[in-house]
Amino acid sequence: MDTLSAGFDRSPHGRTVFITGATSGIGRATAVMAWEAGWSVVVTGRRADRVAEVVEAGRAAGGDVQGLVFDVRDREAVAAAIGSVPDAWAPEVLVNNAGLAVGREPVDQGVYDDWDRMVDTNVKGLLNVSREWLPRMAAGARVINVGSVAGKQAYPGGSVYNATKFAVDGLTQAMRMDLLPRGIQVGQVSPGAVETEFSLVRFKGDEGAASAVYEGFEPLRAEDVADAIWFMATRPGHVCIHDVWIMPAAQASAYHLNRAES
Ligand code: NDP
Ligand code: 8X3
Repeated sequence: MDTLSAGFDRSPHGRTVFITGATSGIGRATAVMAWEAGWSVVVTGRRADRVAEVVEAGRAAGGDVQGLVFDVRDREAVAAAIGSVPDAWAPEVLVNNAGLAVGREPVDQGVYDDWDRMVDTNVKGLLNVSREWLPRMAAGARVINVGSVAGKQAYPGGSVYNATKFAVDGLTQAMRMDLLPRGIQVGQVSPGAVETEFSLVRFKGDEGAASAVYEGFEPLRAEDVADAIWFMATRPGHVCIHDVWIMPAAQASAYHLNRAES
């Protein structure tokens, strides 16, 4: 953490964004967009080597990038990591992106450990990070939660993942109301299928099962979602985008995909 976070003892060079789950996929793509726009960026994740690699890539591109390694499920680790960041680095934009799906079993065959991982990461992890940062964030700051089409429409085999993303939708709404008097805006992005490491994680490293998810249609890229997040992050102060539902052109709902015949 020391070398990755070297630089927290000085002021950020630009406006600051703190992104959870920036070692891969949507979070990483958002970090790239942020440092290219001249913002100071804090990237986080559990995999220290990946955090270091993203920090190095950002700095090589001339970005002002710091890294923190922690698991959003570990409340003490979250408090220690965020507590180590001086107020000057309190984010103007907090992107609560870290999340995952694990398994596609129907609920009567669900795996308890998978359920715990999803609930603890997607719901409690988002809360842990928000609880540590929000008291230190100023009027005009924004929180952007990464929800999902799975938080709008349930699908077979999605039960607990659906429940966690419906929870993100509810939290986004309630957080917006709670934080209204403080002038902190809260929005979410709700993507359909995005080709990232998401399915590899969901299918526990089974590359065949993961790539089959995206066969026969063109999924969103991480950059497409990062683009929406960054649009929300950079609106004028009087504009709050509540929700961006963003889908591949070939996807009409959680269960309607137009796959080409193979
Ligand atoms: P990736 O698997 O590529 O990225 C997930 C990121 O979350 C990684 O950086 C990972 O980092 C981090 N992460 C996971 N668990 C934890 C944890 N316990 N503590 C800290 N960081 C964690 O997937 P995506 O980019 O696709 O996913 C990002 C978000 O987008 C998730 O919330 C997901 O639910 C949501 N989403 C994804 C869609 C898709 O189709 N891909 C569609 C709709 C929403 P590390 O492993 O280093 O900790
Ligand atoms: C990820 C999209 O449809 O795989 O949130 O649940 S889906």
